[in-house]
Amino acid sequence: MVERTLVFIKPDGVERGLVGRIITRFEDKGFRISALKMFRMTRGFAEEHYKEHAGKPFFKALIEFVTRGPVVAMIIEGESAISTVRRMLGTTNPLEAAPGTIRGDFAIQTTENVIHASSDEKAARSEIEHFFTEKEIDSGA
Ligand code: FUP
Repeated sequence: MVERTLVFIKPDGVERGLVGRIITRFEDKGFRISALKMFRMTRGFAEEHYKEHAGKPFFKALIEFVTRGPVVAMIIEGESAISTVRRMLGTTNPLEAAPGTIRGDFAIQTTENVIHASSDEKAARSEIEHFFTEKEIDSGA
């Protein structure tokens, strides 16, 4: 099934100049980018995105980190995009992420782990709506 998923390259990935190489991986795989933008999240925007983690010990540091500079957000579209893009990212802890995955190749710590992607269909739907308006999404037609 053709799916859409929400991805953003986190401030560490942007600062380190990894944007081009990461986007290339998704394009090389055969996925289509149907929306793309760079912006700096406000605290409120970030807290809404990570609301399921509110109250956890790492929450404050996570919000500080993700708002410290711009992110590059995109919608990636294609066959089984949600689970496939997650596999391309590797595990949340980059030390356990397999070589060949984005986190496996580019990160060593869990908070600054370069990239986010929606975890499932429900998250993809609500995250796409949170990050992009209808007008910002290319229908492909
Ligand atoms: P993921 O879906 O892989 O992004 O991981 P989670 O939703 O479990 O976590 C969201 C973000 O919280 C991670 F990308 C990094 C951060 N995090 C920490 O900083 N410390 C932790 O112990 C767990 C997650």
